[in-house]
Amino acid sequence: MKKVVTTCLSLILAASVLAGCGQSATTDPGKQGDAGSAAGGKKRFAIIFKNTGNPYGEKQMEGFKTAIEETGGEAILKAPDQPTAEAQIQMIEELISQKVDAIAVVANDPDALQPALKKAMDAGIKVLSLDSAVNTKSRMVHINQADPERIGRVQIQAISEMIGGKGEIAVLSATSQATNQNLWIDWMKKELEDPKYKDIKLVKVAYGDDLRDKSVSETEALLKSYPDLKGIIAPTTVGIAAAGKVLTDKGLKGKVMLTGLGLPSEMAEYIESGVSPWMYLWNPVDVGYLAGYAADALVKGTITGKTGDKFKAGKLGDKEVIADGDGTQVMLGDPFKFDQSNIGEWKKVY
Ligand code: RAM
Repeated sequence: MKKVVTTCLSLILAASVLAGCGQSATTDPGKQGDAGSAAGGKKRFAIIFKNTGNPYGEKQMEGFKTAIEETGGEAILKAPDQPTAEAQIQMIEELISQKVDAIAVVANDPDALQPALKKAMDAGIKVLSLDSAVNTKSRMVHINQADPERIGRVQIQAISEMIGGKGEIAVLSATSQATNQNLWIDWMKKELEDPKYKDIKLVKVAYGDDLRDKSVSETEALLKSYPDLKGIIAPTTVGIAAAGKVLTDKGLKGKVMLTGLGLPSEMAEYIESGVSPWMYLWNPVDVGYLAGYAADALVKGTITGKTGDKFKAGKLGDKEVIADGDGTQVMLGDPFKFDQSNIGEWKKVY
């Protein structure tokens, strides 16, 4: 309990966007039960992140809230304590009874949320995913941070360069069910099929569940089980920061290289020290912001989520819905490379 309270407090202090742990940011409880847009005439837009305690998630929710307020709506920010589908399903059910106008979810599982999200859509609620997708039947559109193929391949190219094209590597991921990480890891494996990586061996994919302590212990376990390990790829901001700390504490800088997807504010010290020579990410605030504008366009009926739909996304300008398999998505941009030359600047931004 103490830990949960601490997590809540640090979340509130860090982002000032959550009104309570796993709770809505709507401070007036009287508004919770109101039907749809009846609450003060404002439409209500909910976002559910994977779990609490992740500064990346706080940034994403912050961007969502900004967009919703710019469009005249009211944002409800939620995240369960644990990154499970069950906890998200419970939150979706609550939001359906509260008759919100839209639900944007960063999914802890591609398929498990389908019955709940289907129920939401049947009740007229606009549903979208962002960052980590639900399957195409469970959403109207997905907001994608960047091309998954590029995100996956670039991380293998990076670690290969860092370890001189030779040796054992491991992946430290988030949860085993996370749609986004699993997709990126699939692309990493495809990139590894290129004969130029014949001397690189992926020995293990470990799961830190986007929980700091578990990510630390999983990194330690990797180092113990694979004493010849040359590199770690952590395609999660929680995982890469935990790995950066472990490698630093154990004096493994230059011996085990680290790359992946990191939040500049959390990774600056490890980029500056050289524990992680470089890494990638996108602007998490913008991912949330774009989802906010897409949700607003769905609610206003400007878009239905079909290929070719166009809408204005505030400071991000004109955006278009494009195909994603048998579903659709909106793309934010390209992954960005952070290294010693630019980390000092970016660590102040997000
Ligand atoms: C973590 C989360 C998030 C992912 C980033 C890169 O914060 O898993 O979903 O997009 O890492």
